[in-house]
Parts: sequence; structure tokens; C-alpha cells
Amino acid sequence: MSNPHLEKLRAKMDDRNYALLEAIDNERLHAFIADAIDLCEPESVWVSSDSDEDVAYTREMAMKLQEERPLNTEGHTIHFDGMEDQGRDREVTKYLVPKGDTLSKALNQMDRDEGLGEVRGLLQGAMKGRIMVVRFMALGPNNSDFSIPCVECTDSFYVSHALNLLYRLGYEEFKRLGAKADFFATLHSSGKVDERMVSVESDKKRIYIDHTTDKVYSVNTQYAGNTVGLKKLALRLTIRKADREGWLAEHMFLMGVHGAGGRKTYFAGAFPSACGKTSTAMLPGETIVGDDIAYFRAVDGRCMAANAEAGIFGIIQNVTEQDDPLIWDVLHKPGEVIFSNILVNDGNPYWLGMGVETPDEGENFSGEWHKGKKDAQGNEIPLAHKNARYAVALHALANCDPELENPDGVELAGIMYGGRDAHAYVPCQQGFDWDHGIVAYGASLETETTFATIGKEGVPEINLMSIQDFVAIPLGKYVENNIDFGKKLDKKPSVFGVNYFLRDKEGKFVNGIRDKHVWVKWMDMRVHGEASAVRTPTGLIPCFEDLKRLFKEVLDKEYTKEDYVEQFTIRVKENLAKMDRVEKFHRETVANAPESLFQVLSGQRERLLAAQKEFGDYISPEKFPVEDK
Ligand code: SPV
Ligand code: MN
Repeated sequence: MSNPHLEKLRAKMDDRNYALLEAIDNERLHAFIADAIDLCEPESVWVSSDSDEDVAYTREMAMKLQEERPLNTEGHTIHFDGMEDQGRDREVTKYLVPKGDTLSKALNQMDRDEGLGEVRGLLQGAMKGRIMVVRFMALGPNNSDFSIPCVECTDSFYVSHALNLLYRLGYEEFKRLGAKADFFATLHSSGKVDERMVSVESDKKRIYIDHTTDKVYSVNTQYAGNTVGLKKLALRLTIRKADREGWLAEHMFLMGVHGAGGRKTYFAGAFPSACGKTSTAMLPGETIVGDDIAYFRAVDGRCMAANAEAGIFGIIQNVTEQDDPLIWDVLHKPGEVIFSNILVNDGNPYWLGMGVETPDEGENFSGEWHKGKKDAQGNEIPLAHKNARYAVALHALANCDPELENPDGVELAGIMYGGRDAHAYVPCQQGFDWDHGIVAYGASLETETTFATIGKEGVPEINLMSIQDFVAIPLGKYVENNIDFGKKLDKKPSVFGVNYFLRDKEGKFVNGIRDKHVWVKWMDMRVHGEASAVRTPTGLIPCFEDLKRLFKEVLDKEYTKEDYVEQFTIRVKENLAKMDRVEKFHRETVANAPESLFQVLSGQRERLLAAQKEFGDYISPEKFPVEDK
């Protein structure tokens, strides 16, 4: 035997499962699994070899153990999370920081020893009477510089099933890499569950990230964003790795925008959860590479990007046949889909805003449900949770981009940042250069909290690059890394800012839900030098004539001068107030924000003040000069 951990594993495992672990020559891996067994005391251990049989077994077990149940359509299943477990939980998700070390104030953190003691205490004996599943997976395409091996030990076959749909299988890769596999590890237990197989001890929910050992602990939760280690848990570790190695890990979709003559141009986009990210990546006629996490590397001066994931864990609320035909199709035809926290009635799934009549009873995240049912606080329980989701593999989608598995990634021509800003930024604009775009749109991204995280909705906040919760390095360093990344590129992607949530004086949205397609087509024209732009204090905005043509072509909509002026009026006072909030945030909350950030912000403030002096507080876009293509 090559190491003492193997001896321990030998004693606790049957021949088949032991042989699968022994075949991977990696002592740190064996130590992690041996520790997980010692700590959680499962009845048995099952290792997935990633054979078709094993992949199918995971799904079957999720149903046999009733963590999932079949729906009428072949391949569709439903999983429920607890009432208090319907989203990422910021309060109990913490970075474990060794003594003498600190992270940015904006990050939820605690002393490492104390945190380890607490979470390991909660995991003690947590898998008694259960099977511990061991999964080997990979982030990024296989056989690629982007690829990161990951292992997850969990007592949830639902989590294991979700891994099948959302990530690349990695057992063979671990075998190939052996001792060289520098992996991230997650240990998860659902903790105590009720008769519906739902975690019940939500007061003891903890998600602790130990970046000193690249390990994540998650307990008393099932919601995939808290338990599928490769999602936001690994992203936190990846950001540190990328910082060490000189690349970027981003909370971004990747899409191919299709243009004249069969041209395809790749864009990435960062939006906080529930702010239009997936629906942008899924625009009809375009192709999707990913909808949540993208890695960027500078290769020969070009910005190459790959999807960390291979599936979508998407919000189902407001998915309608008309607005989201591609997702609708996948959610209605046979094929593997895990629905979570929707309403089930007679074996069929229903969700909020699906655009069809919905039943008045069924089963949902609260158990048996009928219209008018109230929760313990007396609030009416909706038919499905707002953060109800679906999990599907990207290759099940008709619009999946063929480059998804390209080990080199795709070359990016543009990046967009979008928040939920009711008052200030215009619906679509382009940065004057890389630094301006990164700072004025990315590092200035303001939004309102949504149902995707547990807590109050509609609270305004800065969520820089829409990734703030996951930035496990000082926030200032993260912004600096983004600015510096541009220096490694000869062909820098253009940076755009979008705002799908601008409102008029009466509080009405100034744009329709499908208008985003026009902005994306305009960006495509810009990166190919096919459209002029108007130079405003906050960025380069579209010319009216281009939008008029695009609205007709893309949406068959008449676009008027009044629409244009309303949407693209520069609201100086609101923009100045925004600059103040952003600057205050970076001075006070972000440690070591780079000086170049403050220069870009003050440049923008000066331009706004000069324009205000000349034209007043609300300036029609027609007052500003047009620039060449
Ligand atoms: C998000 O909320 O940003 C998601 C879903 O992508 S999850 O992080 O898994 O909760
Ligand atoms: Mn996300």
C-alpha cells in the first residue's frame, strides 16, 4: 500500500469501490476521502466510475431514495428543498480565515479554527445509515488548460444527479493526472431530513469555505447553489487560483452572436442573479456556450474564454413559450431535466409566470399546497417559489454552441455588464476603452437584491462585476486583476454596459423584455466597425437610425424618436449620485482599490459636470456628437 490513507479506505470500503480509488495515485485525495468517512460515518461508500451504468445509477438512486420523483414526461424529475432553503444563503456562507489574515470587509468571514470546529461538529456522524457518494468531476472542458479537477463527497444522490447534468465527468481525468491532480474538494451532507427527504435543520445550515486547503464544507442544506460544490463554492476557490496564475474566473455567460454571412462573434456577460443573464444567453437565433461561470485566459494576445460548466441551473419563473421558446421546448420534451421547487399537479410541473392556467392545488416546496395556503408568519405561499429552477445539460438545447467542449475556448469580442438600475444608466452603452468599461460598468455595477439569495428583496446594493459574493481575494485586487488583464491583450474585447431595468418618472420600465436582443445586435455591429456611436459622458451610445433599423429587423417593432430620447437621455443628477455611491463604496468598503479606478470615476464625474453646465440635468442624446465607426 502506498499510503496510510489507503489502508483506512481499504478497511471501510468494499472491493469494487476501493479499487476505483486505489487506481488514482493521489495521496491528498485519499486523505480527503478517508477523513470524510471518519467524520461523517456513512454506512457505505459508493464511487462513480462515470460509466454509463454508474451515471444512470445516480439518477435511479435519487428516485429510489425519494430525493427526486418522476414526472409524467420521460426523463423529468422533481426535487424539493426546504422552506428555508430556497436560495444561496449569504448569512451562513463564510470564508474561513486563518489568524492574522483578513479578507475584504464586504465578505462574510470567520476565524478558520473556530469555523472548522463548528462545521465539522455538525458533520460528525451526519451520514450514519446512509451511502456516501464520491464524485470526480471537472470544471472547464476536458484536456484543456482551463480544466480544474474537483471531487465531491455527498450523501445526496440528488446532488450527484445534478453534477451529471451540470459538469464534465472527471474520473478518467483524475486517473490520468494522478498525483498531479491539484483539485478542489467539497464535503456535503443534507443533515437530518424529514419524510419528504427535505433537510430540516435549517438553523444549523452552514457553508464554509476553507481556501487554505481548497476545501468546502456544506451541511443541513440541499439547494444546489449551496451543495453542488462545483458551482459558487468552487468559484470562490477558482478566483484565488486565477489570481495566483494570472487569469480571470468570472460570473458570466458566454454566447455566440450570429451576424451577416454566417459570422459568429462571442460575447460574455455578467449580471447578478435574476437580472436577465440566462435570457440574454438564450436569445433566439443565437447560440449559448454557458450561462453562469466563464474563465478567461490571455493566449497570444487574444482573450480566450471557456464555460466552467456543461449545463444550466436556471430560474424557471417567467419562462414562457413565447419569450423563451428554446427552454420551453426542453422543459416539455422527453430528456433529462431536474425541476426544483415548482408545483406538481397530476405529475405535471407548473411555475410562476408560465403564461398558462395553473392549478389551485398540488405539491410544492411547502408540501401539500392549495391556493390561499399560508406560512407560519401568515403570508400566502405562492404556487411555486420564485427561485424555482430547472437543471439541464447544455447539449440538450437546440441552441447549444458547438464550441462548448473546445479545449482552447472561444475568442471573445465583447463583454457586457448589467445590473438592476432604475434611475441612472442608459439601456446600452460602450466603454471608451477597456479600463473605462471595466470600472464604469463592471466595478460600478449597482443592483437590487432579488429572490435568488435568501433575505429581503429590492434592497439597492453594489455588486461589483456581479461577482462580489464570490471574490475570495481583496476586492481591490480583483478589480486591479481585471484592469491588468487588458494589458495582456492585443485584441481587447469591447466592454459594454447594459441596464434592462431603467424606469421612467412613473416607475414604468422604459424597455420591453425582448429589447435586449437589439442591444446585443448593436454590440455585434460595433465590434465589427459597422455602427457609429454617440459620445456621451458615460459612454458611447447607439445612434437612433441604427436602433430604428435593428428594432424593425430583430423584433419587427417600430422604434420612434420619442422612445430613443426617453431611453437614452443622460440623467446627469442620477449619474452623479451614482458616481458618489460607487466612489464611497470603493473608498470605504474595498481595501486597496486601484488608483486607476478613482481616475476613471473622476473622469466620468468631470464629463457629467461639464455637460450639466452646458445642457442641464436631463440631456437628450441628440445634443451629443456622433463618432465614426
Ligand atoms: C445564481 O444565483 O447566481 C445562480 C444559481 O447561478 S446558484 O448560484 O446556484 O444559486
Ligand atoms: Mn449565477
